[in-house]
Amino acid sequence: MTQTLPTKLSRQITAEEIAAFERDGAAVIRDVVPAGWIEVMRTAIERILNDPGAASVEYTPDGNKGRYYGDFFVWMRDPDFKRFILGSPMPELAVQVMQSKTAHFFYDQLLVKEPGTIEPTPWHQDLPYWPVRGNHILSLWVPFDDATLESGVVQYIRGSHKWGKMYAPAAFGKDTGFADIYAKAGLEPLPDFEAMRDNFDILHWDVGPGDVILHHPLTVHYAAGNASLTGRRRGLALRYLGDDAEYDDRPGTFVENQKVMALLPGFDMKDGDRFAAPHFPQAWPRR
Ligand SMILES: O=C(O)CCC(=O)C(=O)O
Repeated sequence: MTQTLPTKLSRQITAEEIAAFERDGAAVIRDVVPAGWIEVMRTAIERILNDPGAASVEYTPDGNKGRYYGDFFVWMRDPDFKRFILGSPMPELAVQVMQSKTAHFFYDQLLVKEPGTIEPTPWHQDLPYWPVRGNHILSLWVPFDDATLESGVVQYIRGSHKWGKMYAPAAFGKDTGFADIYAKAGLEPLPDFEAMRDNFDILHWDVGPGDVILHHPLTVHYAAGNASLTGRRRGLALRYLGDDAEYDDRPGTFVENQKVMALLPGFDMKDGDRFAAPHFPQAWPRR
């Protein structure tokens, strides 16, 4: 039987939370994912980990400890992911932070680091990977475990969304088929932020189930491996697009990847188009 779960936010996102996000390019919002949703999604995540999708990537090479699993557009094949991205409090949270009347769902990205995983998520900005432009573009990072620096919580360079820079996308793993595509973007290479980390103000929070971390698509961010030997790090990134987001047909974004395109049959967006169903369903107002 399908469980009835809360659809509304239990509280409004505060002006201080929104101001922190706008100032720093990342912010934490505490206690906004109801426990029932956490349970449903933990079960759904296990289904996906046991039956990886066609576009999924195992970033941990054979022979290394742990497992770094990445998957995209999971909502399209799992009904509980679909309920979560459209029918949980997440869309309302997104419109309040974006200060947008509408939200369309762009895509979800499941990023699981099992205990002992050494592979980091490289420093990167999100927007260079995406065929999108506009101001209303928001990522929510939803943890399903306690996440700390030790277990690989995401870290953000404070204020980097205001640098006016767009760096070349970095492939998350070797041989994922993305590196050649991203080379076409012709963007300035990413500096070695890890070597320079002491020069920056790096934001990170210890979070747990119920909390959500927000980030702007130009904020430079990174996550270490999961050095904990017992704690999992299951994270789900949700990307929402608001009123002014439109399709940007520039070269070198992830829609040039065949595995991604296979998930979007009939996709024929043109430069300047608004994102819409069926591939990018309306999340707010709720349908
Ligand atoms: O979960 C991670 O390791 C990275 C998350 C990330 O890069 C994102 O949400 O954009």
